[in-house]
Amino acid sequence: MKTRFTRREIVKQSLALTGLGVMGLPEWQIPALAQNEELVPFTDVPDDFGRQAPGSTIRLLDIRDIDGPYTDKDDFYTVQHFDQPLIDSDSFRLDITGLVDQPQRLSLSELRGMGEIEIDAGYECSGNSPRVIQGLASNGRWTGVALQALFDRIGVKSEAREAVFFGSDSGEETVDFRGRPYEIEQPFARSLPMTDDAFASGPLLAYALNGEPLTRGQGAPLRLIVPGWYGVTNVKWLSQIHLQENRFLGKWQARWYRTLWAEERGGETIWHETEVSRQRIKSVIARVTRVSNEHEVFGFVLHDGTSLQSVEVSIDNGPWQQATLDRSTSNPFSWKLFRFRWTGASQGEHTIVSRATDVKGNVQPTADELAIKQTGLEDHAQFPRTVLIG
Ligand SMILES: Nc1nc2c(c(=O)[nH]1)N[C@H]1C(S)=C(S)[C@@H](COP(=O)(O)O)O[C@H]1N2
Ligand SMILES: [Mo]
Repeated sequence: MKTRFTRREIVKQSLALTGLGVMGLPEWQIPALAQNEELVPFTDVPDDFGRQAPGSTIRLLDIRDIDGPYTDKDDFYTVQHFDQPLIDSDSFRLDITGLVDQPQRLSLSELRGMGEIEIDAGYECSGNSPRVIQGLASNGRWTGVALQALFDRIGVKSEAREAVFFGSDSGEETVDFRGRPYEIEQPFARSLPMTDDAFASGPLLAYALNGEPLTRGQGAPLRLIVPGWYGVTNVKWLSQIHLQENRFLGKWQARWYRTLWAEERGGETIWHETEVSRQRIKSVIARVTRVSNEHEVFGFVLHDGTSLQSVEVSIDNGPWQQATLDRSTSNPFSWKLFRFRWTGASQGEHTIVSRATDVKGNVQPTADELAIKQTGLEDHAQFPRTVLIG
Protein backbone atom coordinates (compact mmCIF):
# COMPACT_ATOMS: atom_id res chain seq x y z
CA MET A 1 0.00 0.00 0.00
CA LYS A 2 1.08 3.52 -0.63
CA THR A 3 1.79 5.81 2.30
CA ARG A 4 -1.23 7.69 3.52
CA PHE A 5 -1.50 11.41 3.68
CA THR A 6 -0.67 12.93 7.03
CA ARG A 7 -2.91 15.73 8.19
CA ARG A 8 -0.29 18.31 7.19
CA GLU A 9 -0.22 17.00 3.66
CA ILE A 10 -3.99 17.19 3.52
CA VAL A 11 -3.84 20.84 4.51
CA LYS A 12 -1.20 21.47 1.86
CA GLN A 13 -3.35 19.72 -0.69
CA SER A 14 -6.39 21.80 0.02
CA LEU A 15 -4.32 24.98 -0.14
CA ALA A 16 -3.00 23.90 -3.51
CA LEU A 17 -6.58 23.38 -4.61
CA THR A 18 -7.62 26.80 -3.37
CA GLY A 19 -4.88 28.14 -5.63
CA LEU A 20 -6.78 26.58 -8.52
CA GLY A 21 -9.83 28.64 -7.63
CA VAL A 22 -10.28 29.70 -11.25
CA MET A 23 -11.25 26.13 -12.01
CA GLY A 24 -13.91 26.34 -9.36
CA LEU A 25 -12.99 23.02 -7.82
CA PRO A 26 -15.44 22.22 -5.06
CA GLU A 27 -14.27 21.75 -1.51
CA TRP A 28 -13.10 18.28 -0.71
CA GLN A 29 -15.65 16.82 1.60
CA ILE A 30 -13.82 13.53 1.91
CA PRO A 31 -10.20 14.05 2.80
CA ALA A 32 -7.69 11.28 3.23
CA LEU A 33 -7.54 9.63 6.62
CA ALA A 34 -8.03 12.10 9.44
CA GLN A 35 -6.02 11.97 12.62
CA ASN A 36 -6.59 8.78 14.60
CA GLU A 37 -8.46 7.33 11.65
CA GLU A 38 -7.37 3.79 10.89
CA LEU A 39 -7.93 1.63 7.89
CA VAL A 40 -9.80 -1.59 8.67
CA PRO A 41 -8.21 -4.31 6.54
CA PHE A 42 -10.18 -6.02 3.81
CA THR A 43 -9.63 -9.75 3.78
CA ASP A 44 -10.48 -10.01 0.09
CA VAL A 45 -7.48 -8.08 -1.28
CA PRO A 46 -4.51 -10.20 -2.41
CA ASP A 47 -1.19 -9.14 -0.85
CA ASP A 48 0.31 -8.25 -4.20
CA PHE A 49 -2.71 -6.26 -5.35
CA GLY A 50 -1.90 -3.29 -7.56
CA ARG A 51 1.74 -4.25 -8.01
CA GLN A 52 2.48 -3.32 -11.60
CA ALA A 53 4.27 -5.87 -13.75
CA PRO A 54 7.67 -4.39 -14.67
CA GLY A 55 7.47 -2.44 -17.91
CA SER A 56 3.68 -2.56 -17.97
CA THR A 57 1.80 0.58 -18.91
CA ILE A 58 -1.46 -0.76 -17.50
CA ARG A 59 -2.19 0.81 -14.10
CA LEU A 60 -4.79 -0.03 -11.50
CA LEU A 61 -6.14 2.46 -8.99
CA ASP A 62 -5.90 1.14 -5.45
CA ILE A 63 -9.38 2.21 -4.46
CA ARG A 64 -8.51 2.11 -0.74
CA ASP A 65 -6.44 5.25 -1.42
CA ILE A 66 -9.16 7.45 -2.94
CA ASP A 67 -8.66 10.77 -1.16
CA GLY A 68 -10.90 13.23 -2.97
CA PRO A 69 -13.25 13.65 -5.90
CA TYR A 70 -10.55 13.78 -8.57
CA THR A 71 -8.04 11.02 -9.23
CA ASP A 72 -4.49 12.36 -9.46
CA LYS A 73 -2.93 11.99 -12.92
CA ASP A 74 -0.24 9.74 -11.43
CA ASP A 75 -2.86 7.40 -9.94
CA PHE A 76 -5.47 7.53 -12.73
CA TYR A 77 -6.10 4.02 -14.02
CA THR A 78 -4.52 3.42 -17.41
CA VAL A 79 -5.45 0.93 -20.14
CA GLN A 80 -4.63 0.62 -23.82
CA HIS A 81 -4.26 -2.19 -26.32
CA PHE A 82 -0.99 -1.18 -28.02
CA ASP A 83 1.99 1.00 -27.09
CA GLN A 84 1.57 4.53 -25.78
CA PRO A 85 2.53 6.84 -28.67
CA LEU A 86 4.62 9.91 -27.89
CA ILE A 87 3.23 12.89 -29.79
CA ASP A 88 4.76 16.34 -30.00
CA SER A 89 2.00 18.78 -29.08
CA ASP A 90 3.45 21.71 -31.10
CA SER A 91 3.46 19.87 -34.39
CA PHE A 92 0.28 17.94 -33.58
CA ARG A 93 -2.61 18.30 -36.01
CA LEU A 94 -6.09 16.80 -35.81
CA ASP A 95 -7.40 15.69 -39.20
CA ILE A 96 -11.10 16.00 -39.83
CA THR A 97 -12.18 14.22 -42.98
CA GLY A 98 -15.19 12.76 -44.77
CA LEU A 99 -18.60 14.43 -44.82
CA VAL A 100 -17.53 17.93 -43.78
CA ASP A 101 -17.75 21.21 -45.70
CA GLN A 102 -13.92 21.34 -45.90
CA PRO A 103 -11.41 18.78 -44.61
CA GLN A 104 -9.50 20.33 -41.71
CA ARG A 105 -6.05 20.03 -40.12
CA LEU A 106 -6.32 21.74 -36.76
CA SER A 107 -3.58 22.60 -34.31
CA LEU A 108 -4.15 22.52 -30.56
CA SER A 109 -4.31 26.31 -30.41
CA GLU A 110 -6.91 26.42 -33.18
CA LEU A 111 -8.98 23.91 -31.23
CA ARG A 112 -8.58 25.90 -28.04
CA GLY A 113 -9.74 28.97 -29.93
CA MET A 114 -13.13 27.33 -30.42
CA GLY A 115 -14.00 27.80 -26.77
CA GLU A 116 -13.10 25.86 -23.69
CA ILE A 117 -15.38 23.74 -21.56
CA GLU A 118 -14.82 21.74 -18.39
CA ILE A 119 -16.68 18.68 -17.28
CA ASP A 120 -16.34 16.16 -14.49
CA ALA A 121 -16.42 12.61 -15.80
CA GLY A 122 -15.71 9.36 -14.03
CA TYR A 123 -15.42 6.14 -15.95
CA GLU A 124 -14.27 2.58 -15.81
CA CYS A 125 -12.91 0.08 -18.25
CA SER A 126 -15.75 -2.24 -19.24
CA GLY A 127 -13.44 -5.06 -18.11
CA ASN A 128 -13.35 -3.69 -14.56
CA SER A 129 -14.39 -6.33 -12.04
CA PRO A 130 -13.87 -7.85 -8.59
CA ARG A 131 -10.82 -9.68 -9.98
CA VAL A 132 -8.92 -6.37 -10.04
CA ILE A 133 -10.72 -5.02 -6.95
CA GLN A 134 -12.50 -2.60 -9.30
CA GLY A 135 -9.19 -0.79 -9.86
CA LEU A 136 -9.88 0.08 -13.52
CA ALA A 137 -11.88 3.18 -12.60
CA SER A 138 -11.12 6.85 -11.93
CA ASN A 139 -12.65 10.31 -11.96
CA GLY A 140 -11.35 13.53 -13.45
CA ARG A 141 -12.14 17.09 -14.41
CA TRP A 142 -11.57 17.39 -18.13
CA THR A 143 -10.88 20.55 -20.11
CA GLY A 144 -11.29 20.77 -23.86
CA VAL A 145 -13.47 21.77 -26.76
CA ALA A 146 -17.05 20.52 -27.05
CA LEU A 147 -17.44 18.16 -29.98
CA GLN A 148 -20.69 19.89 -30.90
CA ALA A 149 -18.94 23.29 -30.99
CA LEU A 150 -16.24 21.88 -33.25
CA PHE A 151 -18.75 20.28 -35.61
CA ASP A 152 -20.86 23.45 -35.75
CA ARG A 153 -17.76 25.46 -36.53
CA ILE A 154 -16.42 23.31 -39.36
CA GLY A 155 -19.79 22.38 -40.87
CA VAL A 156 -20.81 18.73 -40.99
CA LYS A 157 -22.88 17.52 -43.95
CA SER A 158 -26.37 16.34 -43.17
CA GLU A 159 -25.68 12.83 -44.59
CA ALA A 160 -23.09 12.18 -41.86
CA ARG A 161 -24.48 9.54 -39.55
CA GLU A 162 -21.38 8.42 -37.75
CA ALA A 163 -18.24 10.10 -36.40
CA VAL A 164 -15.24 7.78 -36.25
CA PHE A 165 -12.40 8.65 -33.88
CA PHE A 166 -8.95 7.29 -34.70
CA GLY A 167 -6.03 7.03 -32.29
CA SER A 168 -2.40 7.25 -33.46
CA ASP A 169 -1.77 3.77 -32.09
CA SER A 170 -2.26 0.73 -34.26
CA GLY A 171 -1.61 -2.99 -34.43
CA GLU A 172 -1.92 -6.11 -36.52
CA GLU A 173 -5.37 -7.65 -36.46
CA THR A 174 -6.72 -10.86 -37.77
CA VAL A 175 -10.13 -10.23 -39.27
CA ASP A 176 -12.31 -13.25 -39.83
CA PHE A 177 -14.45 -13.38 -42.92
CA ARG A 178 -16.51 -16.56 -43.08
CA GLY A 179 -13.85 -18.59 -41.39
CA ARG A 180 -11.01 -17.08 -43.39
CA PRO A 181 -8.40 -14.96 -41.58
CA TYR A 182 -7.18 -11.66 -43.06
CA GLU A 183 -4.15 -9.94 -41.51
CA ILE A 184 -4.50 -6.17 -41.51
CA GLU A 185 -2.96 -3.16 -39.76
CA GLN A 186 -5.66 -1.22 -37.88
CA PRO A 187 -5.50 1.89 -35.71
CA PHE A 188 -7.46 1.94 -32.48
CA ALA A 189 -10.82 3.49 -33.38
CA ARG A 190 -14.31 3.94 -31.99
CA SER A 191 -17.36 5.64 -33.40
CA LEU A 192 -20.30 7.65 -32.13
CA PRO A 193 -23.63 7.92 -33.94
CA MET A 194 -24.47 11.51 -34.92
CA THR A 195 -27.65 11.49 -32.85
CA ASP A 196 -28.79 13.96 -30.23
CA ASP A 197 -28.75 11.08 -27.82
CA ALA A 198 -25.04 10.35 -28.22
CA PHE A 199 -24.23 14.06 -27.94
CA ALA A 200 -26.50 14.71 -24.96
CA SER A 201 -23.80 14.11 -22.36
CA GLY A 202 -21.57 16.74 -23.97
CA PRO A 203 -18.64 14.77 -25.42
CA LEU A 204 -15.45 16.77 -25.66
CA LEU A 205 -11.97 16.65 -27.11
CA ALA A 206 -9.92 16.99 -23.94
CA TYR A 207 -6.39 18.32 -23.59
CA ALA A 208 -6.24 18.67 -19.81
CA LEU A 209 -7.06 16.59 -16.74
CA ASN A 210 -7.53 18.27 -13.35
CA GLY A 211 -6.13 21.51 -14.77
CA GLU A 212 -2.92 20.00 -16.16
CA PRO A 213 -2.04 18.95 -19.72
CA LEU A 214 -2.76 15.28 -20.39
CA THR A 215 0.14 12.94 -19.71
CA ARG A 216 1.37 10.56 -22.35
CA GLY A 217 -0.47 7.66 -20.70
CA GLN A 218 -3.75 9.58 -20.70
CA GLY A 219 -3.58 10.19 -24.44
CA ALA A 220 -1.64 13.46 -24.85
CA PRO A 221 -2.07 15.81 -26.46
CA LEU A 222 -5.76 15.22 -27.27
CA ARG A 223 -8.38 12.59 -26.49
CA LEU A 224 -12.09 12.04 -26.72
CA ILE A 225 -14.15 11.97 -23.51
CA VAL A 226 -17.78 10.86 -23.70
CA PRO A 227 -19.20 11.47 -20.21
CA GLY A 228 -21.21 8.56 -18.87
CA TRP A 229 -19.82 5.99 -21.33
CA TYR A 230 -17.40 3.15 -20.67
CA GLY A 231 -13.66 3.88 -20.93
CA VAL A 232 -13.22 2.26 -24.32
CA THR A 233 -15.14 5.13 -25.91
CA ASN A 234 -12.58 7.68 -24.76
CA VAL A 235 -10.11 7.38 -27.64
CA LYS A 236 -6.64 8.52 -26.57
CA TRP A 237 -3.90 10.03 -28.82
CA LEU A 238 -6.67 11.21 -31.15
CA SER A 239 -5.34 11.82 -34.67
CA GLN A 240 -8.36 11.89 -36.95
CA ILE A 241 -12.12 12.25 -36.93
CA HIS A 242 -13.87 10.86 -39.99
CA LEU A 243 -17.52 11.60 -40.72
CA GLN A 244 -19.35 8.99 -42.72
CA GLU A 245 -22.75 7.69 -43.67
CA ASN A 246 -22.13 3.99 -42.97
CA ARG A 247 -21.84 2.27 -39.62
CA PHE A 248 -18.24 1.83 -38.56
CA LEU A 249 -17.35 -1.85 -38.07
CA GLY A 250 -13.76 -1.73 -36.79
CA LYS A 251 -12.55 -4.28 -34.26
CA TRP A 252 -12.83 -2.17 -31.10
CA GLN A 253 -16.27 -0.94 -32.06
CA ALA A 254 -18.00 -3.96 -33.56
CA ARG A 255 -16.15 -7.04 -32.38
CA TRP A 256 -13.97 -6.76 -29.29
CA TYR A 257 -16.26 -4.72 -27.01
CA ARG A 258 -19.51 -6.63 -27.05
CA THR A 259 -21.68 -8.38 -24.52
CA LEU A 260 -23.70 -11.55 -24.94
CA TRP A 261 -26.88 -11.82 -22.91
CA ALA A 262 -29.26 -14.74 -22.56
CA GLU A 263 -32.80 -13.87 -21.62
CA GLU A 264 -35.48 -16.38 -20.70
CA ARG A 265 -38.77 -15.35 -22.26
CA GLY A 266 -41.78 -17.65 -22.05
CA GLY A 267 -39.62 -20.74 -21.63
CA GLU A 268 -37.40 -19.75 -24.56
CA THR A 269 -33.84 -18.49 -24.47
CA ILE A 270 -33.40 -15.25 -26.41
CA TRP A 271 -29.83 -14.17 -27.15
CA HIS A 272 -28.75 -10.56 -27.33
CA GLU A 273 -25.43 -9.32 -28.62
CA THR A 274 -24.92 -5.67 -27.74
CA GLU A 275 -22.11 -3.11 -27.98
CA VAL A 276 -20.40 -1.58 -24.96
CA SER A 277 -21.55 2.03 -24.67
CA ARG A 278 -23.17 3.70 -21.62
CA GLN A 279 -22.02 2.72 -18.16
CA ARG A 280 -24.30 0.46 -16.22
CA ILE A 281 -24.93 1.61 -12.70
CA LYS A 282 -22.35 0.28 -10.24
CA SER A 283 -21.37 1.01 -6.66
CA VAL A 284 -18.26 -0.27 -4.94
CA ILE A 285 -17.14 -0.21 -1.32
CA ALA A 286 -13.60 1.15 -1.44
CA ARG A 287 -12.58 1.19 2.22
CA VAL A 288 -13.68 0.91 5.82
CA THR A 289 -12.12 3.09 8.49
CA ARG A 290 -12.32 3.39 12.24
CA VAL A 291 -11.98 6.32 14.63
CA SER A 292 -11.98 4.85 18.13
CA ASN A 293 -15.18 2.77 18.05
CA GLU A 294 -16.89 4.39 15.09
CA HIS A 295 -16.67 2.74 11.68
CA GLU A 296 -17.24 4.33 8.32
CA VAL A 297 -17.83 2.62 5.00
CA PHE A 298 -16.71 4.64 1.99
CA GLY A 299 -17.13 4.00 -1.71
CA PHE A 300 -18.03 5.27 -5.15
CA VAL A 301 -20.74 4.96 -7.77
CA LEU A 302 -20.22 5.00 -11.53
CA HIS A 303 -23.18 5.49 -13.83
CA ASP A 304 -24.39 6.99 -17.11
CA GLY A 305 -25.34 10.37 -15.65
CA THR A 306 -28.95 9.53 -14.78
CA SER A 307 -29.67 11.03 -11.34
CA LEU A 308 -29.25 8.61 -8.48
CA GLN A 309 -32.15 7.58 -6.33
CA SER A 310 -30.15 5.93 -3.56
CA VAL A 311 -26.99 4.20 -2.48
CA GLU A 312 -27.48 1.62 0.22
CA VAL A 313 -25.25 -0.59 2.33
CA SER A 314 -26.02 -3.96 3.86
CA ILE A 315 -23.94 -5.59 6.58
CA ASP A 316 -23.90 -9.39 6.95
CA ASN A 317 -26.98 -9.76 4.75
CA GLY A 318 -28.92 -7.38 7.01
CA PRO A 319 -31.40 -4.75 5.81
CA TRP A 320 -30.38 -2.13 3.23
CA GLN A 321 -29.50 1.17 4.91
CA GLN A 322 -29.08 4.56 3.23
CA ALA A 323 -25.57 5.84 2.60
CA THR A 324 -24.86 9.56 2.20
CA LEU A 325 -23.70 10.98 -1.12
CA ASP A 326 -20.81 13.41 -0.92
CA ARG A 327 -21.55 16.94 -2.10
CA SER A 328 -18.19 17.30 -3.84
CA THR A 329 -19.19 14.81 -6.53
CA SER A 330 -22.70 15.94 -7.39
CA ASN A 331 -21.97 16.82 -11.03
CA PRO A 332 -24.00 14.52 -13.29
CA PHE A 333 -21.16 12.54 -14.87
CA SER A 334 -18.74 12.57 -11.95
CA TRP A 335 -18.34 9.39 -9.99
CA LYS A 336 -20.31 9.75 -6.77
CA LEU A 337 -18.52 9.25 -3.48
CA PHE A 338 -20.60 7.95 -0.62
CA ARG A 339 -20.19 7.07 3.03
CA PHE A 340 -22.09 5.16 5.59
CA ARG A 341 -21.73 5.23 9.36
CA TRP A 342 -21.53 1.66 10.59
CA THR A 343 -22.59 1.51 14.20
CA GLY A 344 -22.14 -1.43 16.54
CA ALA A 345 -19.59 -3.30 14.45
CA SER A 346 -18.56 -6.37 16.42
CA GLN A 347 -15.21 -8.13 16.40
CA GLY A 348 -14.59 -10.66 13.65
CA GLU A 349 -15.10 -10.94 9.93
CA HIS A 350 -18.04 -9.18 8.28
CA THR A 351 -19.45 -9.05 4.77
CA ILE A 352 -20.50 -5.65 3.53
CA VAL A 353 -22.04 -4.76 0.21
CA SER A 354 -23.47 -1.67 -1.48
CA ARG A 355 -26.20 -1.16 -4.06
CA ALA A 356 -26.99 1.89 -6.20
CA THR A 357 -30.34 2.74 -7.82
CA ASP A 358 -31.14 5.56 -10.26
CA VAL A 359 -34.35 7.55 -10.74
CA LYS A 360 -35.23 5.54 -13.85
CA GLY A 361 -35.40 2.45 -11.65
CA ASN A 362 -32.12 0.84 -12.73
CA VAL A 363 -30.94 -1.15 -9.73
CA GLN A 364 -27.44 -2.54 -9.42
CA PRO A 365 -27.99 -6.31 -9.71
CA THR A 366 -26.52 -9.09 -7.59
CA ALA A 367 -24.01 -11.40 -9.27
CA ASP A 368 -26.76 -14.04 -9.47
CA GLU A 369 -29.15 -11.65 -11.17
CA LEU A 370 -26.41 -10.72 -13.64
CA ALA A 371 -25.71 -14.35 -14.53
CA ILE A 372 -27.80 -13.87 -17.69
CA LYS A 373 -24.82 -11.94 -18.98
CA GLN A 374 -22.58 -14.59 -20.54
CA THR A 375 -19.44 -12.60 -21.31
CA GLY A 376 -17.09 -10.77 -18.97
CA LEU A 377 -17.45 -7.10 -19.89
CA GLU A 378 -19.86 -4.67 -18.16
CA ASP A 379 -19.71 -6.51 -14.85
CA HIS A 380 -21.64 -4.06 -12.70
CA ALA A 381 -22.82 -6.60 -10.14
CA GLN A 382 -22.89 -5.83 -6.44
CA PHE A 383 -19.47 -6.53 -4.97
CA PRO A 384 -19.57 -7.96 -1.44
CA ARG A 385 -16.39 -7.21 0.50
CA THR A 386 -15.08 -8.83 3.65
CA VAL A 387 -13.45 -6.91 6.49
CA LEU A 388 -11.89 -7.99 9.72
CA ILE A 389 -12.81 -5.93 12.78
CA GLY A 390 -10.01 -6.36 15.32
N1 LIG B 1 -5.98 5.26 -28.74
C1 LIG B 1 -6.49 4.43 -27.81
N2 LIG B 1 -7.45 4.89 -26.99
C2 LIG B 1 -7.96 4.09 -26.04
C3 LIG B 1 -7.54 2.75 -25.88
C4 LIG B 1 -6.53 2.28 -26.77
O1 LIG B 1 -6.10 1.12 -26.73
N3 LIG B 1 -6.02 3.16 -27.71
N4 LIG B 1 -8.10 1.95 -24.91
C5 LIG B 1 -9.43 2.34 -24.43
C6 LIG B 1 -9.83 1.63 -23.22
S1 LIG B 1 -10.22 0.00 -23.40
C7 LIG B 1 -9.97 2.25 -22.01
S2 LIG B 1 -10.63 1.45 -20.69
C8 LIG B 1 -9.60 3.68 -21.84
C9 LIG B 1 -8.70 3.90 -20.65
O2 LIG B 1 -8.47 5.26 -20.50
P1 LIG B 1 -7.41 5.77 -19.42
O3 LIG B 1 -6.14 5.01 -19.67
O4 LIG B 1 -7.28 7.22 -19.56
O5 LIG B 1 -7.97 5.42 -18.08
O6 LIG B 1 -8.94 4.18 -22.98
C10 LIG B 1 -9.56 3.85 -24.20
N5 LIG B 1 -8.93 4.60 -25.23
MO1 LIG C 1 -11.22 -0.71 -21.44
